[in-house]
Amino acid sequence: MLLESKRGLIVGIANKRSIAWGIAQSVAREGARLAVTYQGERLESRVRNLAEELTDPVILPLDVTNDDEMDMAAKTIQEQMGGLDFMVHAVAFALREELDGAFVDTSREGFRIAHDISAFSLTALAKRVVPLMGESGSIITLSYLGGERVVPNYNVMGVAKAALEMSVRYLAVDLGPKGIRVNAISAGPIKTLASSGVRGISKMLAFHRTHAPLRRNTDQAEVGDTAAFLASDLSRGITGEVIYVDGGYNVLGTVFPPS
Ligand code: 0WE
Repeated sequence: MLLESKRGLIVGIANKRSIAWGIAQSVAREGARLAVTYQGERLESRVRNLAEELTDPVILPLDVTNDDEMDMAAKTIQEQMGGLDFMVHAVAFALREELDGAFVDTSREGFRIAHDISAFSLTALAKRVVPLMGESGSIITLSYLGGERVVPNYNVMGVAKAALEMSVRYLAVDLGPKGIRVNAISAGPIKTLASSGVRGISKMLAFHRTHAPLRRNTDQAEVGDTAAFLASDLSRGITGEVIYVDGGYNVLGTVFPPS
């Protein structure tokens, strides 16, 4: 098993379709022991039910806008797991009204919230898990192509993902000397709770399925398996990188004639 004797923290599980849950299943299959978090009491029972599939999980409340909760989560992980070998950050949020219409109409509060939850939270969490990681570790976050190219309606989330991907590079340089690697997985569009509320997502999924080099949609399990690789020593030479798990969609320069 790839992750035998490794301990991981997974932030961002909302339900069984969450990318974070796909990652939890992959890394647990490879032998990792996990701490999983839930955002608010509304999601607690769902995360607790999912965590029944895991061996000896640590289950914690964590709202990434709450510094005290982040401090408490790090403290509890240190006490109950004795340290940490990897962390997965799979958290994003923008106000619903920001993901429709023109980017030029982004509000100051909408910009702030998207960047606080979707980008700054990686650095805030990294600061707190670094002391738990000893002389090596792996930090993994989730991005999307809309952070480097314009995708209709992704709007302020795209700007926040650009900030997230650049945070990965700065963190990689800061933490590399401590043996801690920091990477992002840029996943193709996947049907999850976060994406199901998005106007036009079904058409985007259909376009991806018919045009991506692999001619299918991305799923949580293949993102999970790439995260297991990034959490493991197999990826020991990789840091500051964005790895695409999108069926090859990102290499396309224009719409190809159907074949
Ligand atoms: O990063 C994401 C989802 C981000 C997201 C989604 C929502 C919907 C409900 C963040 N905040 C919210 N807030 C809500 O109230 N993706 C990569 C999925 C996604 O979202 C899009 C996409 C794709 C793909 C939004 C517009 C266009 C395409």
